[in-house]
Amino acid sequence: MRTSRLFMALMASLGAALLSATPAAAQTNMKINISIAQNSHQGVAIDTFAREVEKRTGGRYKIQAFYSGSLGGERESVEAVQLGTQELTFTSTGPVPNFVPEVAILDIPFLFRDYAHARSTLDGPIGQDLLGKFPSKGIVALAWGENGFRHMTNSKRAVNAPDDLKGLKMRTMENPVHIQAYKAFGIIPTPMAFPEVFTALQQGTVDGQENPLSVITSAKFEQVQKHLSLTGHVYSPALLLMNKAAWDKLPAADKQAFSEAAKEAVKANRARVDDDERKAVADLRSKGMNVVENLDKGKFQATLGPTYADFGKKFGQDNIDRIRNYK
Ligand code: EAX
Repeated sequence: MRTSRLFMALMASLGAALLSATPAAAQTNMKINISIAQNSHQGVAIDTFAREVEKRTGGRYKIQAFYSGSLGGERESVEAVQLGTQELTFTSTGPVPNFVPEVAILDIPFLFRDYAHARSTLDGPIGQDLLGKFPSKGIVALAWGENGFRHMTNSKRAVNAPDDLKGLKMRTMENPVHIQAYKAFGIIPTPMAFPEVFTALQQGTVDGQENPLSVITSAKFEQVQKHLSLTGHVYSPALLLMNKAAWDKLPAADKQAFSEAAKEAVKANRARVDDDERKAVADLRSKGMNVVENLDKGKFQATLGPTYADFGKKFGQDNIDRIRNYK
């Protein structure tokens, strides 16, 4: 009797000691952000990523999502991921050449024929090879995502041909290839971070801007822009980026969970782009936009002769042709 009571007491205190020594399963918090609204092809991407990481790691990682540039624009966000003050970001490639110059080749106008061409190139060896350029810059690129083919909007006039662009002041991304090419189109490029664009359009600081239909609709640019021309002048890739030190800390199984979550994020992202592409023109027209649909893209391309020659020298004509001809 005595022994068993002593035994029970010992077990009880041992149990209590064990309980207090076993912490609740540790949770790691990470941040991810986008510069545009949650209700968008990019919002779907980071929400899916957060959900899939949590699901695949039993909730050991909590990915907190921030939208509408509340943590900063895309250049600031890539910088934060590189420095490690923020673990993750989903961004267009707009500012990325300032960190990984090789990626700029993808920003050449009229490089990709259509969505299928762009997606298969990025998912194939060319895209995967480019992802390999990030780690030496302190960043791990988990996957290519999609922003979409960019089209021009402005508040001044319908754009039917390159001549109509002459003298239009247009906000561009902070992207050296775009800025160089858009000058050749005849516009006056004004690079600016995305969170400032709506106000700049509203106040007339710039006449126009260019973005994929997914961005134009989610940002409600129809409220401040009258004319949309489906120029499709350049494909805008996106990337899911992670701070390399944060990635290196992950055990192998968690790395796999993050990679799989990134794949799911891209699937959701592209599906939403497809959906936006089907609906956006009718939607924007119904909200009062004047949409020019069937432009002669060859005319826009023709303004880029010397610019293309320069890109050929800069990036290697072989490399450009390899992307152009990728099947
Ligand atoms: O990534 O800055 C831009 O125009 C981007 O296309 C937009 O923020 C979405």
